[in-house]
Amino acid sequence: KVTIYINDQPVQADKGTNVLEACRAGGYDIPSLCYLRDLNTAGSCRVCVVEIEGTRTLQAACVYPVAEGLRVHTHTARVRRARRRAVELLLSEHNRECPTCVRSASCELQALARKVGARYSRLASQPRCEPKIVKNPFIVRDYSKCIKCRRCEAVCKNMQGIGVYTPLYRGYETVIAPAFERNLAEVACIACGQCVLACPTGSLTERSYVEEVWQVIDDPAKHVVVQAAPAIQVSIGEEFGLPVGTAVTGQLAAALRRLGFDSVFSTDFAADLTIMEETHELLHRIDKGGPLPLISSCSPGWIKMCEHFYPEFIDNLSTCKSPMEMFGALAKTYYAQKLGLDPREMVVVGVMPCTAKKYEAARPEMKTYGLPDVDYVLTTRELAGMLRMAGIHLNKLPQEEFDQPLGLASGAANIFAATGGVMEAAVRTALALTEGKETGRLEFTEFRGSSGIKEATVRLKGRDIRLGVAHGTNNAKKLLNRLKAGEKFHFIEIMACAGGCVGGGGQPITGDPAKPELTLEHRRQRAAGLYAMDLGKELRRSHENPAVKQVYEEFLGAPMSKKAKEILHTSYTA
Ligand code: HC0
Repeated sequence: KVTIYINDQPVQADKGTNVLEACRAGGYDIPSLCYLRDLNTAGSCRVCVVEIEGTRTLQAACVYPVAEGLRVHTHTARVRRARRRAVELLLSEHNRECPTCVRSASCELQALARKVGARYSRLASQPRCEPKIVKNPFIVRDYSKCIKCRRCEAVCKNMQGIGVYTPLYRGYETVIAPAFERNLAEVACIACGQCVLACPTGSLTERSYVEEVWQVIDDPAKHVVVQAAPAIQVSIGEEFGLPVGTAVTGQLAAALRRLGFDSVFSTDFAADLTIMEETHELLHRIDKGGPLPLISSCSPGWIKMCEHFYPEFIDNLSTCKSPMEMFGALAKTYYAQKLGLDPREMVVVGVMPCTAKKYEAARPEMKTYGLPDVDYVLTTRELAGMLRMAGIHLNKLPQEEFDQPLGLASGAANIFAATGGVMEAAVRTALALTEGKETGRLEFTEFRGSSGIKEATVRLKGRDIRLGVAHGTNNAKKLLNRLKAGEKFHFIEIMACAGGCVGGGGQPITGDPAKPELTLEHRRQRAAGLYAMDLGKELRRSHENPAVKQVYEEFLGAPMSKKAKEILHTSYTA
């Protein structure tokens, strides 16, 4: 520890930390914008300036290291003026569509303007450019709202290990974009949307399909099926003021019905189905001798990363479509038949915590008998927006059930959205199917929690089976590099986002970007909500789900049958 003096008061600060962290720990809330601890420490926005005795100019607190006896002044007239001017300069070139901007209620620049007392009118306004919008099926960038904080660049490069953004041109002309200002769809972007979560303004947003979904809901000729991902049940409540991680499964079913969807399901049913297919695939590959390790394929960001950066592992990917795609495929075949509908009259909408799911739905591989499995994907935020538009207040709704038969799910399906959940669900079923341990162990806590890479060995079919879990693509890289160096695993789960789907790029924007530990804590709370759902269920193994058994009996035959392969499996090429 060192002693520093903040506004003449002695404060103990950790050695090696910066003045911003020390001030915040000491109770002084210094505003910041570009700073993301451990990720973005360029000190470029100048919003966190302070006066430090003995230095001539104001200093950016986020990059100034503490030292014994350092004397800092946090809100002198000079400091207040400089901060206000820094924010006014940002505002002066910022697109002023604030009232209609998607981030209107959650824009950090707006909040910062209030905090530092900035006013638009003080400086002549010269938006840097006309609204310049670059779209693809998953993420939209509006250059006119970019304030060049470079947080997108930092999370993409330093957190995810991908690095598609870079500053281009100089000075006033600078833009943060992929090289040559290419569209994200044309570069090695994995569509995870972590940059969207990191963006303080409305410069980066998901590609919205809200209007398209309203249109099909309003069309009486369409039967609109909605499936909500496991993560939505523990996160959409945040958009309506509920504590992070509150499970709102029943209210979500009620809300979707009131919005006008014709059939209301959760993706969880198909998560159970995925476990049936993927576990059989694993057992088959173990018997056959490979290709091993089998690597999970339900995170589309991970699939894209594999294709761009690790094509040597394409044959290791599970051929199972993701639960979202399996659900869509089954809806347009089995369920359409049950309802006596032409599948062309059916529209499947997924509500996902993920921007990459939009990309996945648009992939040409994700079709069954010529029709896309999923037609539109909405993020958690978009669904919340639709509910607000319809005046539906989630908290005030009764708890209802999802429709049947595709609305029934085990606890194993609920935990899919937390890192390690797919592995835990698969191990529950694999052990039961091979060792007959129906009443044996259910909880595999070695796969839970926030460690970047988790490992365990289980005994299966008289062999030691080595299992690995990685979340966040940087951790995935570390694990894949170990495989490349010759380490042997049998089964690996990879999720592109830290924490798994609960931390997806389509989730509510919560917390404080300058406090990564808070973001992680929110992801942990959402996961805790899922584990509590699992614990509260009698049905906790996927293969025991009677609705899954029914689908096999009535339609698919058996796991990995010809029909199951036709509908529920796919393949990838580099
Ligand atoms: Fe996930 Fe999924 S658990 S990827 O994280 O497997 O997005 O929530 O819906 O498909 O079920 C996301 C979440 C899903 C799928 C499921 C899987």
